[in-house]
This record gives sequence, structure tokens and C-alpha cells, in this order.
Amino acid sequence: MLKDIYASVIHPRELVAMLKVKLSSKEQNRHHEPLSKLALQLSDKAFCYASLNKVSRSFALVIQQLPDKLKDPVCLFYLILRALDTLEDDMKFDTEEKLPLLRNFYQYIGDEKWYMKDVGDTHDYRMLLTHYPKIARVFQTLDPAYQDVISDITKKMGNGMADFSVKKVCTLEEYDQYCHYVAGLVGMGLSDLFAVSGYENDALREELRISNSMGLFLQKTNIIRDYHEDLFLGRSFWPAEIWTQYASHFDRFANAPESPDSLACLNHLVLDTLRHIPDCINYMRKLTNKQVFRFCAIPQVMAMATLAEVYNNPKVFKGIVKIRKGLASKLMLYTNDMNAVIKSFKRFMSIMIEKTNPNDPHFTQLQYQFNQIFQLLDSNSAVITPEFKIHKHYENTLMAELK
Ligand code: D99
Repeated sequence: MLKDIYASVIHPRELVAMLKVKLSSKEQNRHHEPLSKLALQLSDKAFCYASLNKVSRSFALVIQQLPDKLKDPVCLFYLILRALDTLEDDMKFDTEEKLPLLRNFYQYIGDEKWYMKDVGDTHDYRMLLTHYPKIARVFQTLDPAYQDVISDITKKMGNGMADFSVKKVCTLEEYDQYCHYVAGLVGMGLSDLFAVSGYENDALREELRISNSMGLFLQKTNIIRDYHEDLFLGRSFWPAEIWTQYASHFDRFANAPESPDSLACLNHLVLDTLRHIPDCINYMRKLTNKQVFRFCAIPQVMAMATLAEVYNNPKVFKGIVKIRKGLASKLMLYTNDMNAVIKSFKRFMSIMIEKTNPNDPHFTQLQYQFNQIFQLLDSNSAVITPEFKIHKHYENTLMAELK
């Protein structure tokens, strides 16, 4: 926190934003006791929101933006996915035990007799599974239409996780498939929940590709950012089809963070992630409810800020690169409409353009992708104009370089 305050000395507006977010979140995270103690004191629903606060405070803040009717279904959706993710992450299970657990978990999400002791890497994740009956009881209070959406996504995700727990992510197709299972399905499930609530159009349920992209953009950004942590944990989600072009072993990048090959690999993964941005813009453009919009847009602009931070940044290979807390707070407070999203996306795209190394092997594709996104951000229509027009912004940048 102190580091963040120093950093915000040169960003005074971010200090204001940080304080506003801190004060606004006061009433929510009044729970400083451990979840084990809270579990005995709180009602089932209060325990669910206390768990959410413990597991991801910023997401708990984002969920507060939702209309009341959607808060509980989305909170339960998130907690149930976290419970499934905790089962997947726990290395104590051997495969023949873990596979049925993942594939069958969806059958227990409303079962108040189901729980698991001592599963999960941290106290808070262990508490989710130890006190799962409290989550199950709140799940039972949800409208059956919400229950059906959550159970359907949990079933598909559990099967997908089981499929990938016995194989590595190698090809780009497997990379997209894995991210579909763990994140794309979340985007699709949310489109269903938004439609069921009536706050968004039923047609959103048919928008599978752009709903999927909403999850893939966030997941792929996290996977790039988490290189060092995942290497340390002995796992990796970077597709071998990409990184083996730049190194013989995955830990090579950690040993040579500044090398052109390491940065070229990192930027290649960023290029693959940029591909999903047009779908995300088109998805956000379809939203009609302002609160649903904020719930969807805040994580997108935060991911965009993270992508700009990790791009061409050797620090990714040495530790977790996070955006300043003050910047995150500002994005959380001011991402109110599509114009704010367009402004933030342009800001972070420009940062990436400035950081682009002309000697990067993917320089041309990167420029093309940046240009496509700029055109889409400037156009009011969702369709990208066919001919490859050099965008005004580019002309200036390229002209400057050519001089
Ligand atoms: C997620 N994901 O927000 Cl996918 C998970 N933070 O990143 Cl219900 C579950 O957003 C649900 O602490 C929703 O660094 C989401 C996405 C989402 C999606 C599609 C449409 C709308 C929203 C998250 C949750 C955490 C999150 C916390 C983050 C800072 C920004 C807010 C942080 C996406 C997933 C599945 C990739 C983890």
C-alpha cells in the first residue's frame, strides 16, 4: 500500500481515486476475522459475500455495481467457479481421484450435505470448500433459471478442466480451447444470467463468440502476466506452439529476461491476445443496462492496462507485473460508459505502440492489429472497414519514424 501511495504522489488524481474506492468499500470488508470464525457467526448469504471479499476484493467491488437482482446469482456463480478452480488447482489429488471430482462437481453445487476438508492452497479457498453447505443453501434460493445456467456452465467447465488435467496446452487451438473452458464459458454464462434477469436482451445468449472473447481476453492477459508465478508453481499455460519458437526450455526466459527472443515470445502472446479486443468492444457496445455495462467494462479496461504493462516488459519474467493500485481505482471509478472504455483503450494502445520495437519479428502484424483496433474504436459501426486504411494516428507515428 505504501508503495502505491508513493507511486501516486506523481499521480495525484490516482490518490484521490484510491481513497474514494477505499472509503466506498469500507462497509463491505468490515470482516477482518478469518473466514473460519466468520462462518460460525454469519448467515449463509453474509458468509458468501464475506468469502467473495476475502477471495477478490476488487471483484467484490465490481459485483456491487450490478442491479440487485443480479448480485446474488453472479456472486454464487463466481464462488462456485472458485470452488471448482480450487479442486482443479489442488495438487494433492492423483488423477483418478481428481477427474471424477471435476466432472461430477456440478451435481453437488446445490447439495447442502457436500463439502471437502483441507482442500485448497490458502485458508480462504479451503474455507469455501469446508463451509460449502452455506453456499449450497444460498444457491437453492436462486430462481431456477439462474440455477440452470450456473449448473450447465459448471458441468462444461468441470469436464473441460478434467480433459486438460491429463494434457498440456501445446497448440494454439488447445490454448483457445483451454481458455474457453476456464474463462470463455464464464462470459457465456454471464450473457445467459444477464438475459434471464431481463436487464439485457435475450439475443445476447446467442452471441457465443463475443461472449467467449470477453473471458478469453481476461484469461490470456492473466496467463501472460503470471509467467513467473506459474513457472515457480511448476505449471505453465503458455502454448508450446508459440514459446518453443523462442526457447528450448520454458524456464529459459526467466534466465534471460532482456533477450530479444524472450521479449519476442512475450509480444507474440500479446499479439494473440489483441485478437479478441474487437469482439470485446462489440460485446460491450451491445449492453443496454448501465450497471451491467460497468460490471463487464471495468475488468476489460483493467486487463487492457495490464496488457500494456506486460507488453515488451522483461519484468514479466522476474515477477508479477501489476498495474498501480491508484490506476486500478481510477479505472474502477470512471469506467461508466463506452466513451470511457474507448478513451482508456486508446490510452493503453498508444502506450503499446510507443513501446513497440521495430525489430520485433511480429512488428508488422502488431502494427496491423493496433490499427484495426484503433479503426474500430473510432468507428460507430461494429464492422471493421475492409480496406487497410492507415489510421491518422499511425500516419503521424510512422511519418515521425521515417524522418
Ligand atoms: C471473472 N473473471 O470479471 Cl469473464 C470470473 N476482477 O477476472 Cl462471474 C468470474 O474480474 C466471473 O483481482 C466474472 O486482479 C469474471 C469477469 C467477467 C467475464 C465476462 C464478463 C464480465 C466479467 C475475473 C474475475 C476477477 C475480476 C478481479 C481482478 C481485477 C478486475 C476485477 C483482480 C475472469 C476470469 C474467468 C478470467 C477469471
